Amino acid sequence: MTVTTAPDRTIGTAPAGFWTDRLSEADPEVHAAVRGELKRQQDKIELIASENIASRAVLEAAGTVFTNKYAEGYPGKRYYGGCEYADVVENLAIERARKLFGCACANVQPNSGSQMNQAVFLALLEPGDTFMGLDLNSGGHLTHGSPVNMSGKWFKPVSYGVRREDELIDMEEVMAIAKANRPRLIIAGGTAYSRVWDWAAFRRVADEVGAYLMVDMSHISGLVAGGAHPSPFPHAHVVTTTTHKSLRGPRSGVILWDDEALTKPINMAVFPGLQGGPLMHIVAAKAVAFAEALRPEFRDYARRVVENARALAASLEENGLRVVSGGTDNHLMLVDLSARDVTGKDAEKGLDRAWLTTNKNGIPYDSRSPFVTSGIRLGTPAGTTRGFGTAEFAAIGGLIAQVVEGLAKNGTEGDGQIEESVRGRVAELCARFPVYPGM
Ligand code: DSN
Repeated sequence: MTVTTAPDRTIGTAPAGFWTDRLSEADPEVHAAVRGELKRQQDKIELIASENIASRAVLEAAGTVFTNKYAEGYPGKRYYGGCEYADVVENLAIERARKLFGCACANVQPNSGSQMNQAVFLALLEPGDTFMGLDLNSGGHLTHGSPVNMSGKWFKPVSYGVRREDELIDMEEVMAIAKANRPRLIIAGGTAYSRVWDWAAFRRVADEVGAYLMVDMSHISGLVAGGAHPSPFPHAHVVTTTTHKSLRGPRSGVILWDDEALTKPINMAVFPGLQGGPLMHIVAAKAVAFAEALRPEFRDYARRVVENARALAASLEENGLRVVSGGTDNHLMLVDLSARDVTGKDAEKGLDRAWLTTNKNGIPYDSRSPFVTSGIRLGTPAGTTRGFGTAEFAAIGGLIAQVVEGLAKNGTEGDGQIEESVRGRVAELCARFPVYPGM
């Protein structure tokens, strides 16, 4: 009789403990940093608009044995053996992404937002081609043509911005810039634009000049998935999104499209064009996150993210702080601190001392450098995940205004007493809405 079972599970020549030691025993220093990060997330209020709190199931999938597996290629056509389970999770991720966003095709292998956007450039453009994107100073992204990014070094970016008077994108200006420059690709989407994107209007511009329309919906893809922002389909030729922002998955990227003619160029651009072996543990975690976003509760989550952002913006304005463009339609807002003569840099630090985590951010037509800025960017996805509602976000708006007032009065140092009292309020809120209880 032939024996076909695997050999017994002895440790072989691996050092004792190699298979069994937990992180706490194997590497106390890294373990301590992980525990510190967990406590930071539990005890502080996360207001960075691009961050969220992934479910335990997503974290678990991201920490699985798929980290050991090479799976270059695509399901059914791999360059390595032993890919039967890699195929299962990648097919699940693809099918769920297609269903979630209502499109025909998906590539779930990009490792990050930058790589997904680079892959679209590689698929659709030649070096030196002209493309259009939202200016970084108006809320665009590095990969949409910043001079320090590959998109700005190897291609010819032309940017559109927001109007000075109302801080909104002017579609007539977008059309005029497109006609004057005849880009091969137009990118809609950004990282600090708080209003609804008119995808159909962007497609009209793209059609007028014969360009591809690429929508980078990284910030708002959770809202799109949950029906709280219009979908870029059927308007966009290609849609990219990171999966860890409002979508609440692992850190990663995805490319979506409808036209089968784009399948080969896009898939070839991701692999072998840019990437080697996909991060299969993260592909598995993406599949889990997409299934979560397909549940009815996620629609409620997306609606509450927007409702909470409106409550936060209203509270900031009631407390004397100006919100860029007068409010928000999505999950984020920019707060202009210039009237208080407080920099974004000082505000980020002061708020951090008060256990409110934010990021400094340039405002449109900012006179300060990107390292200093006149604003901060705030978002509600993470707070909404932990259970905050409009009352909590209205209270947070008041706390932010108090810390800013301390900075306006005392300069960089802020007001220690105010910051201490805000820390107390933050601690109360965090205790009422725990993150990863029992972890
Ligand atoms: N860094 C991200 C953000 O904070 O918006 C975009 O990649």
